[in-house]
Amino acid sequence: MKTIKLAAAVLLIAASYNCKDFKKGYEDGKKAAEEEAAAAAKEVTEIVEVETIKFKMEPKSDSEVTGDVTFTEEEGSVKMIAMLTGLTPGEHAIHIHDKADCSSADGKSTGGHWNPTNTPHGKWGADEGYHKGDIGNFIADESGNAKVEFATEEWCIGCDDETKNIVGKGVIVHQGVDDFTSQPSGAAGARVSCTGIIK
Ligand SMILES: [Cu+2]
Ligand SMILES: [Zn+2]
Repeated sequence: MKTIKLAAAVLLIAASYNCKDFKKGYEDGKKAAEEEAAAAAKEVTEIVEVETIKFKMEPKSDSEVTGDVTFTEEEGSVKMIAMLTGLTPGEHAIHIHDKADCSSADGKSTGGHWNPTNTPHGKWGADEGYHKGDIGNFIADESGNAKVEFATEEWCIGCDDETKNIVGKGVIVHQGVDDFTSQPSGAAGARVSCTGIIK
């Protein structure tokens, strides 16, 4: 529709010039149309650059904790949304761990917390330091459901910066609460749900 309007605009511009100026008018109109098209193409490119990856969480340590977790990267920020069920009501920890390997029954095959910057475990954003996987705690309602939302510019999906790239890591939900002080992982207890972040 836009293209048709543009073509009409070019014709109008062309028609309003006399013969001598016709070529110049036509060229101006053509240039304007090309600039419009380039701007439209750029818009399309920006939409394509939004990337979403989604994973199913699997129960671990004899729990019934399932759900799904979505990561969306847009304009330099990654947003995580986890929808979880089967939890015990109350507070639980969620982290990104070092490996995408959920093969063990206790989830320990994911290794320790993802910590590409070699810093102490802590609360996200703390001056004393925190792991890139230290998302923190969330609350499950009395039915055992939870929605966890988190967004940061310190992650990316598949970029070249290994201090930011979450691909190849794992998401772990814990039975217990992260105390943000115990090293190296906040003493959050059993790993009750797991997924690998695999592209
Ligand atoms: Cu953890
Ligand atoms: Zn940590």
